[in-house]
Amino acid sequence: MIVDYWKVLLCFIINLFLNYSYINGTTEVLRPRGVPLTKKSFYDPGKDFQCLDGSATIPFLLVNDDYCDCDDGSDEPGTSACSNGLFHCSNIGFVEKIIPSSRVNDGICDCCDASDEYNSSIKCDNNCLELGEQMRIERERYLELMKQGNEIRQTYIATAKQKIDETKNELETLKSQMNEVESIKNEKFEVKNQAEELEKEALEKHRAKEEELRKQKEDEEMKNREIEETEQASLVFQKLDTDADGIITLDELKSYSRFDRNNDGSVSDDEAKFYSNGLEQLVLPTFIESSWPLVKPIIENEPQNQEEQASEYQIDDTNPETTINEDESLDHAEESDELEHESGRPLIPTESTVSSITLEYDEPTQKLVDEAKNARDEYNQAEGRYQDIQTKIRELEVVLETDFGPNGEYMALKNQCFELEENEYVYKLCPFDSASQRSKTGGTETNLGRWGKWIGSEQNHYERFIMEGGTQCWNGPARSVIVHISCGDINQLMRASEPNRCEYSYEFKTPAACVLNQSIHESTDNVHEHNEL
Ligand code: MAN
Repeated sequence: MIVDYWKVLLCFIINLFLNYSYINGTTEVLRPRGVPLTKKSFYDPGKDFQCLDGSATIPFLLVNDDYCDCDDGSDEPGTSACSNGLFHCSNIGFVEKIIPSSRVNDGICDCCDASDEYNSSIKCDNNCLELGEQMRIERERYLELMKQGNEIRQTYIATAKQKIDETKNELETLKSQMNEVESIKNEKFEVKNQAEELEKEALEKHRAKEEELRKQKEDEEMKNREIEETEQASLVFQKLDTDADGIITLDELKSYSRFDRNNDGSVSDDEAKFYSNGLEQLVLPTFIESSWPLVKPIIENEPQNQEEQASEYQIDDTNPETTINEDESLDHAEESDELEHESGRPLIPTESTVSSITLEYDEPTQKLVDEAKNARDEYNQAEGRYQDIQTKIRELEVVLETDFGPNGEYMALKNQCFELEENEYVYKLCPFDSASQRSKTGGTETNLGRWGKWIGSEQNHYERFIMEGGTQCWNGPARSVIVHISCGDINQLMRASEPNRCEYSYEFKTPAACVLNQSIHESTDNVHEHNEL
């Protein structure tokens, strides 16, 4: 019994030391070491302590006795006895903090009020007031920034409201114009169709006339050629008919050295027969029909130079009659084009030069063509106007459909682009439009994505947006950028990185994000600017 009495007394003394001896001589509310104020009511020295998870109930003296009794470690908030316990530092003057109780008295200062190292090998200073002061200064600076930014944000909101009203009005006006413009377009379409129908008929007639004329010219040309060809053939006939008896014999052909096909120095019977087309003798019509097509190429290939002419053309030096005049031969050669002989066989195949004929329109046709052109122009104009209005309507609708923030404040960033040089690239952001990247050394821009959507958290939907569907990454996803938004006094792209290949991250500051709201006041309240009592 006496032993039990001393045991309880010892426990009490230890407990008193562990529980309450840490108090800094300040006005902090008395409670066991490591317990946050919010949980003070669970630690009533007048009652047994019930583990916070309900796993056990122990005499209050066993709280913070450096022995772990509760499964959740809640009986040892101020010692390192439980591996899962939590130690609360009040950090008066700064921000309260909860650390794993295993860090209590581990020789490392975790709390600025030094409360975690109350029985430690090292001495920690209490610098909460200095830290609190620093934090307050920073917070004030931040609040000042917020205030300034918020003022700009208010102007953004006002401008956006005005812009949205204007957009709505413009949209209505355009929509009402739309019907009128569409009916004009339809009317012009009808007029154009009718005019084109008449134009088509007139042009068909006109083309038929042109075709007829072309045929006439072609026939004429053919006839002329045939005449020329016959004349040329007749001339050659006369030259070859050396005795001028109206008949070309094989001997006469043999006397023309150019008929020496195998170049053996003389024209054989066979060679002569080749050019007579197998006939023993030729009168003019037979010559024209059978022999001329074979002879003509020889005549046309007459050598140009005088000496050659002498040696090649002269059948007999002494007989000037047998010499074919070079000029004559060449003249005729030039003239010889396609000429179809009466028998239907072309003497020398050539092409007609009459490929097409272009006739000027007669007056009525010209009038119909002009009218159709005017109708087309007018229709195109009306159609263009209609398309312009459609495009404009769609643009305005997109503006009205876009989420420019809770009060439209982000509309101020539309039609603006921001750039930042980071590592080897220049990164660009055009909010609500596109994002891109280009090498600092030049070259083309790589599309990193087009406007996607806001993807912020539940608390702040507008803290992030995504630009998506950029250029496909080789063996990877289409490029995309997540843009993290924060408050700044000016619009500025602050950072750009590529945390995963082809997945980029931008940090963007803007006054549009400077919202002076409840959460700021709440977070300010977390600072223990005053003592708890
Ligand atoms: C380019 C750039 C890089 C990207 C690679 C992927 O070099 O767009 O940012 O990582 O392509 O191949």
